[in-house]
Amino acid sequence: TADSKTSLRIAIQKSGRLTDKTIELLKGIGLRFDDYKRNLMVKCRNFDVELLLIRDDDIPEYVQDGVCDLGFVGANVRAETGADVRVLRGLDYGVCRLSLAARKDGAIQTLEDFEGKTIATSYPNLTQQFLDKHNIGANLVTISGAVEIAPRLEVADAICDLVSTGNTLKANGLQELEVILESETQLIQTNKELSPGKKKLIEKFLIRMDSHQQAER
Ligand code: PRT
Ligand code: ZN
Repeated sequence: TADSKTSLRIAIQKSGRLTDKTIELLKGIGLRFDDYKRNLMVKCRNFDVELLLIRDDDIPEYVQDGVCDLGFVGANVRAETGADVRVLRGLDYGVCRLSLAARKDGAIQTLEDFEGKTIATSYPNLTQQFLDKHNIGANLVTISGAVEIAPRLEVADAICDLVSTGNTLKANGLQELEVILESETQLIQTNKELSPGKKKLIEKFLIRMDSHQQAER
């Protein structure tokens, strides 16, 4: 496990919507690193921290397994994977929602209308949980990208996808009908036992983060 090494290992998204904001936050609390764009693993120059740059989908499991001690990841991804991790902080970037949507003037206008329909999504677990909770039987088609074109391709009657401005839905003639999860970036910690040294490092890290966040307000 990561605990056998001394430095705190933090997983962040290698290249995507959360990357710049996360790096900015880490730099903002005083951490200094060399070129992070070209490497999978980057050592911090002035703090006992190393960053692991990976796909966001892999972050919850790496933290769950203790390969990394901490991670920055969307609540949507954490919840979808169902990883056993501790949420330390909610952060104010990567804000979005996971919503059910269907054709603007189509047959699906209310939650009940989803009964018996086909829904395309990259979030089959969260979608299924929501449907079960509301006693709706629908068929899920799991696809990994470009979910919003599925209705036009007649691959599905509806979708369940992330929304921030709503422009993508609009551009594809879809309307948002039901929010199933409000999401933001979260700082997560492993539930594996950590050494006293690492616990201290995390405390220091959190103090810096909290005062940085306060100063930003
Ligand atoms: O390669 P990797 O697997 O790491 O990246 P990825 O392609 O899976 O993820 P990425 O970088 O696209 O998103 C990372 C995280 O950003 C997501 O898991 C969310 O937590 C967060 N986030 C915030 C978003 C959005 N806002 C968002 N709008 N992720 C995706 N979108 C997409 C959405 O899927 C849809 O296609 O943007 C479109 C909708 O945006 P609007 O503004 O038109 O509504
Ligand atoms: Zn991803």
